[in-house]
Amino acid sequence: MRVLTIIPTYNEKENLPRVVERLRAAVPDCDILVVDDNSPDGTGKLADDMAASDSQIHVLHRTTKDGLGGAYLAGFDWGLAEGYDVLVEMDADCSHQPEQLPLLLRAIENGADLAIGSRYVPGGKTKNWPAHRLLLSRGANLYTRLILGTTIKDITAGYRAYTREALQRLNLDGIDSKGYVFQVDLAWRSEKAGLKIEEVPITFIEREIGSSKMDGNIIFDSMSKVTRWGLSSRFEGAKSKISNLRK
Ligand SMILES: Nc1nc2c(ncn2[C@@H]2O[C@H](COP(=O)(O)OP(=O)(O)O)[C@@H](O)[C@H]2O)c(=O)[nH]1
Ligand SMILES: [Mg+2]
Repeated sequence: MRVLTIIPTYNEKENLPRVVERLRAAVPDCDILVVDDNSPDGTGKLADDMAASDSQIHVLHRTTKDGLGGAYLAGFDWGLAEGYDVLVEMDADCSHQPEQLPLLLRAIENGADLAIGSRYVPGGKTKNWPAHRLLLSRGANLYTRLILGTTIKDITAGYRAYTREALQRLNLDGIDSKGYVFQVDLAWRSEKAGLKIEEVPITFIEREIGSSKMDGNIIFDSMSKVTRWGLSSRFEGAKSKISNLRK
């Protein structure tokens, strides 16, 4: 199984060497793709330096900060073209512990199309999150589950492993979610496509270094998109019920 871990970065100069070192130690066979959005702090140059001394590290440079979803789509395109079997999403700030990646890979080996590192299944945890951040995440998950009618417990989770076949079935070209809502979009598409999704309990640890890129606009954008998707899927459902009744 050729595994590629994609790490999107924006101003993660101090975190990047830490996460990469831990990942190389935890899963030595895994290749790494850093997708940097021209970070002003020089993360992209640092990634190039790291890649120059390690053939398992690769770097994609994008010209401007264009969102987490866009960075992952660019990373998936690259990884699929390079023929990887499994594509992993991991934050640069060590919130997703590289030492837990084998848990996700085991789920894939056992037949999952998508393994989600989940904070909200039994055994899953969050550490060092302030109360307001936990409330936001819990609330967003609950709202999303209710409005979309999904059974996924941690649908906003960003620690995931996809098989290449799963990604190929999801019509990535049709995705316009550029921000954090990308994670919800992909999980929901996966569920609708009938993919086998397994939530694996993980412990998410809030970053110790640098600052979060999450902001009010991202939250608003996510909630309004989720609401729109939920309403339009209900509308479509009602429309097809009515047309069945007429037949
Ligand atoms: N390339 C790229 N990476 C991003 C962007 N926004 C966030 N990231 C990265 O996505 C990961 C998660 O971001 P973070 O700020 O830790 O989000 P939080 O954990 O929800 O607070 C980190 O590795 C960030 O550097 C973006 O616009 N472009
Ligand atoms: Mg973070």
